[in-house]
Amino acid sequence: AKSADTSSITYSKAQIKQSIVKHLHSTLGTDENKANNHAWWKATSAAMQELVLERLRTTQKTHYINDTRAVHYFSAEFLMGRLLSNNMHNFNLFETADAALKELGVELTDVLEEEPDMALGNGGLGRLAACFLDSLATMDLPAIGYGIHYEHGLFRQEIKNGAQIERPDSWRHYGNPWEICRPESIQEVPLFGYVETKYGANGRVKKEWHPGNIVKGVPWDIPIVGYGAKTVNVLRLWQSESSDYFNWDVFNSGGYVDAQRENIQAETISKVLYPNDETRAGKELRLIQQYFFCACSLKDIIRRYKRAHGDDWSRFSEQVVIQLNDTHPAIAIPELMRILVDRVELDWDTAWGICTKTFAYTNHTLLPEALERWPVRMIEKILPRHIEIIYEINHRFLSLVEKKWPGNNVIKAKLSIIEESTEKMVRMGNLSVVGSFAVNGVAEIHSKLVKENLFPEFEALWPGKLKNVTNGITPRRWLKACNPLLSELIGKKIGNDWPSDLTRLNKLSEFADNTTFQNQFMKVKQKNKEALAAEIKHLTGISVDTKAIFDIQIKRLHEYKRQHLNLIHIMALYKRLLEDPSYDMHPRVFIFGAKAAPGYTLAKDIIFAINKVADKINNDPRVNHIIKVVFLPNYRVSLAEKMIPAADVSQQISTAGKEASGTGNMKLALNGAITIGTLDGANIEIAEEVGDDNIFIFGMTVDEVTELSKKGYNPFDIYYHNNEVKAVLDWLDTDYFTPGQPGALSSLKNSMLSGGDPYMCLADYESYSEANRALNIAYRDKSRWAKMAILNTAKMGKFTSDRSIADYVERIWKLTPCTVE
Ligand code: DL6
Repeated sequence: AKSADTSSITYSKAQIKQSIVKHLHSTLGTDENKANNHAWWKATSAAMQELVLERLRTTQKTHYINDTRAVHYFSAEFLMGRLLSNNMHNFNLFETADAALKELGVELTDVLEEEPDMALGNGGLGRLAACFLDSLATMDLPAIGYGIHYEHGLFRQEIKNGAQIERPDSWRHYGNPWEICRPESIQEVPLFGYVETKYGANGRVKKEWHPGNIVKGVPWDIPIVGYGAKTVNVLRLWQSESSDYFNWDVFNSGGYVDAQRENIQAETISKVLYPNDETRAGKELRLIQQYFFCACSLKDIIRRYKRAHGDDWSRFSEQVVIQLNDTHPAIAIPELMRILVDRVELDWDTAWGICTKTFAYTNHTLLPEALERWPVRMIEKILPRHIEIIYEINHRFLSLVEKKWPGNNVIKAKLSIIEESTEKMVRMGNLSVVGSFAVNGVAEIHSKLVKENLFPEFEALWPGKLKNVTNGITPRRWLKACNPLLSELIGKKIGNDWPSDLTRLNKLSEFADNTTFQNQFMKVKQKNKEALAAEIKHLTGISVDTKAIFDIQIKRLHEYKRQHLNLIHIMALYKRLLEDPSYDMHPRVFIFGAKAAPGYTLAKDIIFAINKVADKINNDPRVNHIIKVVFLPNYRVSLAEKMIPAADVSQQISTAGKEASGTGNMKLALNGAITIGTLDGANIEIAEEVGDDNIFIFGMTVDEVTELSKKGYNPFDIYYHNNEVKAVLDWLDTDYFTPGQPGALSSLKNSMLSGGDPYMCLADYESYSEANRALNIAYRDKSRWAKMAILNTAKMGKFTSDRSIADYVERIWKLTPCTVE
């Protein structure tokens, strides 16, 4: 994947300086003497935004003139992080701006810290969407991201007495310099009400939806600057407001209070991001959120299409491809059908032909609890016309199933979009597969499991429809911007074209055995560790030894990701050291970052346990020069940017078959961390790239996990046979880590024993412990470790999101780049 690598904008230090000062005066109404860092951040952002908007106008004009086919990325989540540093890097103006601010007596690094993260997502799925937008713009591909303008993004996490406390995140409380409100493109979204059946003169049945409520969708645009700043695409986020028309009616009839209530209800739709990506929220509001942003986005797309093509619908799917980021936007399928059949009055088959050439769907999880199902009755109430359409889609689809498997009701029941359980449910995954022309998983193994386990009959019905596109990450944010020291070193060694063609990093392999380069590489790592150590001290008060191994596990807190496996191993190391003070181990700092969904009790218990074990170990003079445990609060994109460059070890230890791909694994390896991981998700492909000598693989394979579940897994077998496991789990029952509160950590033990250890921590424990021993030995050999670290960086070329996007373009989207001059 090749992409732009030089900025088309030339801007001198003096010009930037002048622009920043101008914005300080005329946008912010302050001056150089009074301005604090926040004001400097806003003024600097405004100066950048001027350039951004110029490129945005040129891009939009070019796309319009060329009538380009574009991808529309529908996602309930976009985890954008901060934009100022990113935009500066993509304009190749970072150093110039740094120098300009210095002349003004201001430190750019301090200014950057003022920017709140745009945390409009939970984890991997939302961050993937953000990386994809970066790559799409970088590769000059016409694209638009569509999502929700949540007033509150993912909660801010505080840790009080070891426990997670959730606080609201108000990312735009004092204004956001990047977003532009577009009232000229407001859309109206109908909800509730009833459907009237009418009969036209020609005998045609016509359905008319009389909504009970209409809300307004107000678009906010965030420009997305590609690397080299040639193309600037847009992320359009919808904010809900009550519609004037609705309020006026209520108000006129004397319902003043009601009018206000409806106002609040309408605004609630885009109020908060659901802080849970793995379980069904089961809330009407979430369904309304999904429909709200899909309906607004489809109207927006159609408006743009009609501007170029009028009422000629025959070209719609040539111009428009819509990628559904998981099933959250699947309701867009019946919505497009509703528009085409009820409003445009196309016949069903023509409409369905357009629909099934427009949508493509990405599956991001196999966890049953995360596969969305909505009660039929709920959809019926909120979207009465859509439920009829879903039934019609299903009816026609089941005729196809009948043709393929005559008389086979078992297959029919399995494939049906409607699940005939006690409460009838709509299976959004099945709807997405039926309504899309392509379906993809996000790593080889995951896509294989989607094909073989989740949707095997769909593969038989439509061979070739199920594909793989392995995830990727943008190397601009996840190496160039977050790790300037390593980027500089790489640049000196192999040149500066790697950010737009990451496979070039492979040239570093030639120097993996070179002692001088090894020293330089590890010196950078050391400096990054020192910077993180300072951050740890600042955030938690804990001092850590920067000569220790920095071992990092950063991701959402979930049982399948097995932070608790890491924890019981840490406890085992602690125990070994207490029992044998000469136990041979290189000092190691275990660093965690994770948010738990507020309603996920066990996940919160694991956070609590990590903090309690950390307290004990960090304050135990017998061991605290050898082990430290740190839980960094409020893990988010900007914190990841500080942690990743400093990692020696990357923990990727999910139960095989559970982590669809992972992308943190890619970011850490790219920055020279060595993975200790299972053969799960993209770890498998990382292992293929770096080679067995440069990764620590342990644990059961997917097949072994399946085999063991079939055979019957009993964690007590391990508990009674492995003294260390028994001792550590029993320790959790005492008050050793929670003085005066025995049993405060028992839920972890219970989940791994009487709870059946659903994610098989104990089954993988021994092998994990062995892999850790091997890792410890490897780290002692400085040259070997340096070589491994270099090779990890060198071999990450495959995992650039530019390659993922190139795969989507070739396998699914069939887009052509459009150069913006
Ligand atoms: O594909 C992005 C990301 C993967 O890397 C993770 O492995 C996977 O867990 C995550 N999936 C979700 C599931 N959300 N839903 N539904 O976030 O996707």
